[in-house]
Amino acid sequence: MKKLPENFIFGGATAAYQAEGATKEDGKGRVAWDTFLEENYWYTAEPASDFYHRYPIDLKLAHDFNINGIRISIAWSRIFPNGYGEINQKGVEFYHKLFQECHKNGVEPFVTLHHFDTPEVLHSNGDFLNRDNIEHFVNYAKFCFDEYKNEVNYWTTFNEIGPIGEGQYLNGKFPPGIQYDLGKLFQSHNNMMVAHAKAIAYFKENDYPGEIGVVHALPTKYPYDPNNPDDVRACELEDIIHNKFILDATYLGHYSKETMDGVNHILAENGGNLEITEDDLKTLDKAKDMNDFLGINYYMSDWMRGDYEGETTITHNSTGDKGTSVYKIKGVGQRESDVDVPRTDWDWMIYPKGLYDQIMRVVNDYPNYHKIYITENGLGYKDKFEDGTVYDDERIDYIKQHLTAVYEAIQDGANVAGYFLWSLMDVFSWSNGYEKRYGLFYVDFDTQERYPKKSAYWYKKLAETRNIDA
Ligand code: BGP
Repeated sequence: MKKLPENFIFGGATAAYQAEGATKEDGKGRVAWDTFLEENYWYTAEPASDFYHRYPIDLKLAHDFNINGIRISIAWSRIFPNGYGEINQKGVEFYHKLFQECHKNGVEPFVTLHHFDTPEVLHSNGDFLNRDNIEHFVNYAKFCFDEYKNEVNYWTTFNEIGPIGEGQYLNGKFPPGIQYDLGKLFQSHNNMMVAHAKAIAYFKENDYPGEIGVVHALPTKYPYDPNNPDDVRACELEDIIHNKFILDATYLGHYSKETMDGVNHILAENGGNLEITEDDLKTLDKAKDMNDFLGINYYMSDWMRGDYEGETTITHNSTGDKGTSVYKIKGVGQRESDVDVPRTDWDWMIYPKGLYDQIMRVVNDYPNYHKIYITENGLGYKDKFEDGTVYDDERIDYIKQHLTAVYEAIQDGANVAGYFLWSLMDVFSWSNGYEKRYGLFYVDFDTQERYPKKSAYWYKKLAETRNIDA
């Protein structure tokens, strides 16, 4: 019997912008995504899942299905419509009501301060490439720590610093839509890690109650041919871009020589500048042991070939048209999908062992980690709604396999304290729209009715027994 530990969190994850809707309500400030979606995609953040009005329904459902944790993010621009300065009291009140509703239902809120939605005023000013915005973020964090200290026990500074840099400056699928600028990618990673470090140092030095950490997306990278040194090198470099640079910043408090050699090689091949100051390194160093937990978001692994010397070229598959992705980075390598591993319609390679390997990598390479939560994992699928439900056996199987990987990592000594399925209810996907669903609860986006999927009933039993094979 594979039983997860007592007090394990069986959670569901959401994010403000993907769930709330109500983008113009009660004084919320604009975010760059508002314009970017209008101009580049076939959908917008309205109505999303109308969580702004329906959170009591979602929390009641969570309660009824034994879900004891929820990831939610605060929309920075509901509190500071311009990112700093004037405070919007209605936004502040909304999150008080939301957190209270969580506790009323016995669902612990794990609260993220920034989940992709920098206020437009600061975004148009350079987002985290502009160092002034580090201070604006830290001030926003301080405000939230003070305001919500009696309601929030688990704080996360940022969600996915890695994919933010990737979406904004490498594949161009996130605003401002810049492509192939690896200098900006690493600069954004560094500056956001500095903002994270400043915020957690403030939290710890002022003895706020509760725990604090950061959530990183950690896709695992493998060489296509482990005996080919070019493939092995491509894998190492790709890992630096997506994982190692930010993990070093989090837990070493500096970038290792190996990491910087890789970064310098990538920038020499692709152009671009990176400025890491002495102050940055001091800030990172001070915070390196202060992370109470690391959140790992894991969806996929990638296999790398090292035989690519052409120009950097990326095609993002945003429509679920299987086999349309292209990913080639000059001087690094290219992703190879011709491996014996299933993949989703969006070309995400489903490989549960990648989750085990990634957890154990953190445990082995960064022994000053304290605790891990799997803060996102889930299956994006074109769900078929029939008889008032979705028979999503594929999703159940996906979760089972990934929880087995978590279980095995725990057996091998990793301290993993919870799992949050992405997503609690269906929400829209940033660069793929409303057709890519992940939820335990099906959302009819026209009526906003919720319907438990087969996976919700399975998850309920899992949370009750803690037995993955139940
Ligand atoms: C993560 C984000 C989530 C969510 C998820 C699924 O990167 O933190 O907000 O969107 O991925 O990704 P997608 O919506 O692209 O399928």
